[in-house]
Amino acid sequence: MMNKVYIGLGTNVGDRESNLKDAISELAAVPEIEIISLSSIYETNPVGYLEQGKFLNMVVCINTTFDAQTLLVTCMKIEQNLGRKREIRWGPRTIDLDILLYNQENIVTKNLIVPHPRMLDRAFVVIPLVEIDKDIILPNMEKPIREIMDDIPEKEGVRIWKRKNGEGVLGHLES
Ligand code: A4P
Ligand code: MG
Repeated sequence: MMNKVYIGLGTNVGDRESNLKDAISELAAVPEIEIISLSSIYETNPVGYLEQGKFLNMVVCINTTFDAQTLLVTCMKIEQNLGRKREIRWGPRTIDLDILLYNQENIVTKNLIVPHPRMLDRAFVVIPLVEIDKDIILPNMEKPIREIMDDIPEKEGVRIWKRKNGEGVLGHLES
């Protein structure tokens, strides 16, 4: 069974653009995962802990035959692979992969909650998500996210850093 999933990526340590590229290459290399679309790359003010560098954030849409739990394990493995390459000690993470939406399912297990519980408070998630799917809607919600944009805080902290171009799915990540 094919599942449509949105994944949010965030990085604020090291070569941030390389971290995004490497994470997407690793996702694309998994036979059970097909990359469907990528958002532009956004530079975003840190939310939560303010004493850290700016993030690059983006959202990717995939098709996958993995169940949600297996996908989470795959994402955590990719986080570890990238972290190990660049991180010397504990600190802000090189790359964070969050499962935002898995089909229209509500999932609550010990280590996985989908939709991602904080996503609607986070302009760095919502703005790239609506960019790649303007009709995106959350399970149990009547309106598409784009119609509640006024309620999303701190949108001014999210700026386009590298615009998606028209040249294929991975176009703006190749250089
Ligand atoms: N987990 C539960 N649900 C999910 C899900 N839907 N997707 C569990 C992925 N993981 C999920 O995550 C901790 C645990 O969450 C995992 O073991 C998994 O079982 P983590 O990524 O190891 O830890 P974390 O990221 O430090 O915690 P958390 O709560 O996910 O942090 P956030 O909420 O992701 O915040 N500001 C900007 N501008 N951009 C950012 O990207 N990111 C954060 C991190 C803070 N501020 C930011 C950004
Ligand atoms: Mg996380």
